[in-house]
Amino acid sequence: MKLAAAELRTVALPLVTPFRTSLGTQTVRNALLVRVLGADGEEGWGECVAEDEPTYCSEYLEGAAEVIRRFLLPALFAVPNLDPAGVAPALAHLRGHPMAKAAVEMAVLDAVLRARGTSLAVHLGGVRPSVRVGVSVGIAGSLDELLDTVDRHISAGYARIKLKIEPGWDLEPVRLVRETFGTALMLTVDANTAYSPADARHLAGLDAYGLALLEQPYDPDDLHGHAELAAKMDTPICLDESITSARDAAAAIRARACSIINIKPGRVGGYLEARRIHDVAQANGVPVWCGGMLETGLGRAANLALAALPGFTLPGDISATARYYDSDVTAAFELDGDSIGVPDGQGIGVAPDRVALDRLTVGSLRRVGRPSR
Ligand code: OSB
Ligand code: MG
Repeated sequence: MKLAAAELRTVALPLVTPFRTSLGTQTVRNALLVRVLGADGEEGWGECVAEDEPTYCSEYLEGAAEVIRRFLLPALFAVPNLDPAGVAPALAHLRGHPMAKAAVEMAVLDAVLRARGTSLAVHLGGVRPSVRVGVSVGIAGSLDELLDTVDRHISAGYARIKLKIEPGWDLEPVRLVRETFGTALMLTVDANTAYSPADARHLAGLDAYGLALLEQPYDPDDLHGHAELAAKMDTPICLDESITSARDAAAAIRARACSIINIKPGRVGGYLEARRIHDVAQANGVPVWCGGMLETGLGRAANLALAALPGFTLPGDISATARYYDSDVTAAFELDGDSIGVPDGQGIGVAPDRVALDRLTVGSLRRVGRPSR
């Protein structure tokens, strides 16, 4: 397609409950949405998963909006025949900003696949009509509150519970959840880099609780530290923040720094790089699962398509809409047993509801036109 125009808007979605991690507490998801329009009437939507502050990674929402408007879209306007696979190469001379790049690649994928009449799931190589999903449970105000929350999610049908942990909120909540809900519960923990190698012995205490994985205990750069911890612990180490490309994934696997990978398209620069990480992991017998960034229905639709690939053998952080928001920009996703159906419509398979979109839009709506010459 020939890119003719684009639009950036920020929507504000209040979370149904505050989400606390070792990185901070969120009460509202401000999400940056990208709409692209092709010269032949194509239309597509992308979502940038950068958060308000650069705490999970170095990107943040307003910075990503500026990078998209000022650098990424102008580079794409210059491409005469824009194909989804051509987006990353056309942006490769611009360093970093994977979440910003992933958002425009998603919008182009949506627009081009819609025009071709193909779904993202089919385009990526999905093999499942629905995917098993879990829920990521924030750090609670008390142990009673945690048990209530976990109980509610298990009753709803979720296939796996992930507990956010940090120093001071780790062994005890994990022990209590395991004791209360039994050994059949698939349970994992995510530290979001809150520990250091000095905590290795303490973390090894988690081995007593039969966790399916321990996600990102150390700094993103510390592959060696993760490899040492993996050698000490029975619990499989899973990397999230550390893995930003297929090359990183190969290096982490070779270094034995992880035996499981959390794949988030935003973190790695897009759905096509996400698929390459899946391929590298699969070739090495490393299971992967789809992470989440509290996406709106647009990003979760695309994540469901990715999670339909054969190597996504663990439940993803792709929960039903009601777990995040009372109102979203798309129709709500609902649990069916322990799974959510993979959208099979063209492109990402969902589109924003214009009324909800306008109601949730905050701040500026910026239109970026193709420079005429
Ligand atoms: O580390 O997986 C993470 C949300 C924001 C930033 C980082 C993470 C998360 C989650 C939420 O765990 C998962 C979801 O979207 O359900
Ligand atoms: Mg994580």
